Amino acid sequence: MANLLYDALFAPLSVRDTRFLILPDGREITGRDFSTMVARFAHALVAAGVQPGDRVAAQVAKSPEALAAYAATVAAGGIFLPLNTAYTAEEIAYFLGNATPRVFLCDGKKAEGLAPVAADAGAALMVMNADGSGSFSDAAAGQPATFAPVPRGAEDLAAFLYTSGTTGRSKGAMLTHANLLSNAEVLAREWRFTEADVLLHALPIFHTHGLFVASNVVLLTGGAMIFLPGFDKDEVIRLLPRATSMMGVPTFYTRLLDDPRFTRDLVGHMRLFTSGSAPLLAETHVQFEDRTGHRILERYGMTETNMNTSNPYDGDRRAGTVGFPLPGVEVKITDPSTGEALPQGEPGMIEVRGPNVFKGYWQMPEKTKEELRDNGFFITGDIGVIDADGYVSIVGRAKDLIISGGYNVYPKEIELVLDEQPGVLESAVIGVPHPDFGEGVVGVLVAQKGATIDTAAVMAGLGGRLAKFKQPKAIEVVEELPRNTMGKVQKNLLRDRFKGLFAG
Ligand code: MLC
Ligand code: AMP
Repeated sequence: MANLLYDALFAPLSVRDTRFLILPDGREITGRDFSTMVARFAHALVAAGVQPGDRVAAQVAKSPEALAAYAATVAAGGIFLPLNTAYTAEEIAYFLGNATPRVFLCDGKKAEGLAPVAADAGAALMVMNADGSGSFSDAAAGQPATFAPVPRGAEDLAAFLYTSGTTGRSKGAMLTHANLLSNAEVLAREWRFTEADVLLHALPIFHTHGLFVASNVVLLTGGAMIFLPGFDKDEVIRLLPRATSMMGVPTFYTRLLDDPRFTRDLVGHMRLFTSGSAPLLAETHVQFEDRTGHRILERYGMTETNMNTSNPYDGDRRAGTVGFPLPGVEVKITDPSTGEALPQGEPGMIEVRGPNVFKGYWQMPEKTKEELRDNGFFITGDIGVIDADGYVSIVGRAKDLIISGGYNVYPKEIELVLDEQPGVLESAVIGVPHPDFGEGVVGVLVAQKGATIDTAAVMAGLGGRLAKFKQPKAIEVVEELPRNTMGKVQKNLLRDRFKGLFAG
């Protein structure tokens, strides 16, 4: 038996002497060199005890080595679990405790703090620094330059990505080889990727967008990536002339539009810009076209499903819509209370089914049952509508979720920590329009009787507990939270009251 994902994405690199990764300092890594690194890493994982089905977790900076760790885990038959570099030790402890990885790769600067966390979860901690150095590459150095991939089929798991819930803790979405490969195949075809493409890759590689949508599509089609450690506007502007395509979250595009160097001339040669992970304002779409002549291609997806819909490559890319269901993906709009399909044109719950849809949440059968129907449809929590031409638009969210700069923030998780802070009786966390991040997180607090809230002390209390991007950008203290007759906090009223907080 073959290894489905490895054979399609990584095996072709072993005979490729052309560049695969282009680094910002001008260095280029050929497919063959990358493949050798993957083989050595795979041997190192096996030597560390990784067996088929074991998890390999990584909280490491974006680098060629980090991407190779993903490939090596797939080659070794393992399940790759990438983690946001912003997560605190407390957050990491949860993920490791839940996923019980065999190996945990982390940056040397964090190793001391994370060693007890890894030990508690029974994981072997190995260091991978931003420059690729550390105990992991040391362990790989003497290993053979080829590796026979462990056989893995369509239904075997290739990755866990954690996604938070409206209540409770994060859930590990289990993604199979077939989930990832089918989506990469569809996107590569729909977006016309070829080996001539050079993708400017500025997304993080610990989420679906950067790891699967961007990297897998290029890997599948034999192109190259300019691999930036993160989104740095100056670097993007410097390197765009060498690229053919770019994928981004809306914040990338609003930041570029804010810069006078981002001109029609700079990007005249580009083939494609795509956007997703958060809503692209129609005005950004229009402004982008006015400035560059390009129409951004917006698509819609999520951790559990990979990509579901996309605007057309040829044809009308409509601002404010996320386009059509991808080939092989069924999208239906249902009544959120009954699950019955609604007539075309009526807004309701977006449900999706297809080879892209995950296998469920790791060791959480009840949560899986709540969101993944027996008939295979996944209840996305997004409210959408399909127009007469078949374009899907997302018009709201049934889930209490904030999307800030493409990162998901679940209010409940922040509220639980805010409620523990001195002087705080209760809290509500909302998202309001933010010029840079799309939505900005706001903590609305009510003081305990007779207490005064020291907002600086509250913010200090969040540091070390919650990743920086989850922490409120503003704290507001109110007399009481508005509630409906059922006692539920009316967040819409709070959002309305504070909607101008970041305007400016
Ligand atoms: C960083 N900060 C954020 C933030 N990113 N705060 C809120 N929201 C964010 N997204 C914090 C920093 O810690 C810093 O804190 C301050 O805000 C300003 O930082 P910055 O230097 O301006 O941020 P930067 O490093 O430039 O990062 C912004 C960004 C990044 C937009 C480039 O967040 C990013 O790469 N986002 C992409 C997320 C993504 O890939 N999502 C895909 C999910 S997959 P301070 O106070 O220390 O200054 C998915 C499925 C799908 O959703 O459909 O794709
Ligand atoms: P995540 O759980 O990080 O994968 O985030 C998935 C969520 O991001 C979806 O459920 C949507 O709410 C949102 N999302 C992704 N793409 C888009 C888009 N193009 N427009 C609006 N929301 C989007």
